[in-house]
Amino acid sequence: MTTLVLQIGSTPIYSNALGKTLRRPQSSTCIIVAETTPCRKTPIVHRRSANYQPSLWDHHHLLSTENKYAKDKSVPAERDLLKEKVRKMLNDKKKTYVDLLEFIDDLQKLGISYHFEAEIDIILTSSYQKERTNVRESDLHATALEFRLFRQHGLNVSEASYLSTKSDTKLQKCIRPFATQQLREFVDTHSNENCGSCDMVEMVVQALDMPYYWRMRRLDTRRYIDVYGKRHNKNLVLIEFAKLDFNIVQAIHQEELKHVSSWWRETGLGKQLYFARDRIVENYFWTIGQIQEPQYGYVRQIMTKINALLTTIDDIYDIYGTLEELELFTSAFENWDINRLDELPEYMRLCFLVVYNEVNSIGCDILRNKNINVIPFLKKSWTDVCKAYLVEAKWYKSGHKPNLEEYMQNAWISISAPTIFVHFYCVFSAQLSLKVLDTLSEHQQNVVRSSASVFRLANDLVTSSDELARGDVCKSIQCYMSETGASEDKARSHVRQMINDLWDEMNYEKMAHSSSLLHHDFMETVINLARMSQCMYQYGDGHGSPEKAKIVDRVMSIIFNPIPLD
Ligand code: 0FV
Ligand code: MN
Ligand code: MN
Ligand code: MN
Ligand code: MN
Repeated sequence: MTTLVLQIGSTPIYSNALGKTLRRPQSSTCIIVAETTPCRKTPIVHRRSANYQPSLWDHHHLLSTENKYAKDKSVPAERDLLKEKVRKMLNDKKKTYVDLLEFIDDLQKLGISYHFEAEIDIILTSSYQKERTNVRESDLHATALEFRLFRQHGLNVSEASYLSTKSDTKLQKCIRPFATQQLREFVDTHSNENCGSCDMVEMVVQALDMPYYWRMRRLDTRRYIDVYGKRHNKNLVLIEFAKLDFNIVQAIHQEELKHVSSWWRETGLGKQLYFARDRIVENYFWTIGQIQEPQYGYVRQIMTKINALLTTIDDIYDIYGTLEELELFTSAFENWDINRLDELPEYMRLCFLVVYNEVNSIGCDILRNKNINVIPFLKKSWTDVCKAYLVEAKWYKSGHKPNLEEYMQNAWISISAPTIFVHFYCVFSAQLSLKVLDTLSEHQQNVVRSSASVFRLANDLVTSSDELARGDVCKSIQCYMSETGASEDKARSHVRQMINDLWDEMNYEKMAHSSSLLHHDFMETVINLARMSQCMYQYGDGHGSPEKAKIVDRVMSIIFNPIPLD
């Protein structure tokens, strides 16, 4: 088992580009750092601090982690043997239709269905096209399972009434609370029994903690492997294959993390911009939430870099920069002219240049491999997010309190998700469509807006108290409070209800996905960001303060701790 040394509570000393030594300020939430500038006439600049703690993860220790699933030469053969056994089971013509559906469901939940995409596609597509007489109308379990599998596969099932969409207000208002109540009672009556229904109880507890459909997939894969492993009637080959595959994929994830962590060190940004969050492991963790399969390593690495740069720039706008500096920074993105680099304040130059180089490097890869110049789209997405950051900085400075609607118009962009998706689309999609790029770039994709809004609201629920304490614009909760006079508790419930409604919107968009031009696989990664934000922010600010938000355990179980094999 590999464990990482956590580096907690140290006070690193950083040097800035001038060789001036800057010390990470140590104090409670809100402090002012006075910085004297060389010019005598310039007044002292007051800068805020978020007092973000250093990274919990030590880079050199990370580089030295060894993983036997990456090194051991017999592992691939062992996996392939199990894989072919599982493939035989999947193709077993003696299986009843319902057994086959359950088998596919297990493959998906165990995180191994990606090995059998072609087979599963044939099975689901052909039974979708048939008159669905296979499943008796009265068999609720089979019907529901079939609908869910079809929908997960991007097949449109309009009768899927268990699926909450805009029109299903009855379902939302009455059935959901009723079902929740029933599940709670089930747990209460069964939780003290040491009985046969134990894994049932465990699954219900998890469903109440976070609905299945809202969960980060990789975390759920990890959990389901445990749940399935405790079943009396488990398929031994299937569970062995799932565990081994999890560990092999984990070893691949670890190697990717080593690369991006080295990249991050080499940029020098963590050292130079000492006030910003140094969160390369967390930034990488987000990308597993968006796409977990091993073949997408390039996507994860690029997206980790984008996340790291967005996190850093967000902190420049929210914490360190003066309004005048931020105006210049925003113009730099708009002008996109490297000849004007020296017009920027010194501390912003390296950061701008790193973004500029990354965007060009991604653009170069895409031009070579997909023959489309995406640089204008990428550049625009950076300009747009910076403009949205600037709007908030101006609102803060002027004391403007937007109402909730005005806030959200800007905040779904300032959470950075639209920028993420433009990049993600370019590196992830096998074929690029200029039309899709246009709609993404012009903020016209409803599913992106909904997912970004979930991200924004989930973030506000856990970060806004600290943000306001150190000095920031009113966030959704406070906007709603000042607009309606509601209490903070009421405002928080309102925001949680908005998140519920946004999930309904996303489900709706998914069912209507043919009209949105988006490939269902891409749409799934868009929705995954909403899932991931609910994972990162479930117990606090897992991104900014991972030490306080139980995120370390999650990172350990997904990226570092292999599953013990029997
Ligand atoms: C959220 O932090 C955050 F880190 C963002 C938006 C940038 C990076 C995105 C990913 C890593 C996916 P914070 O609470 O500071 O964001 P706001 O928008 O509230 O300043
Ligand atoms: Mn498909
Ligand atoms: Mn921020
Ligand atoms: Mn911000
Ligand atoms: Mn925030």
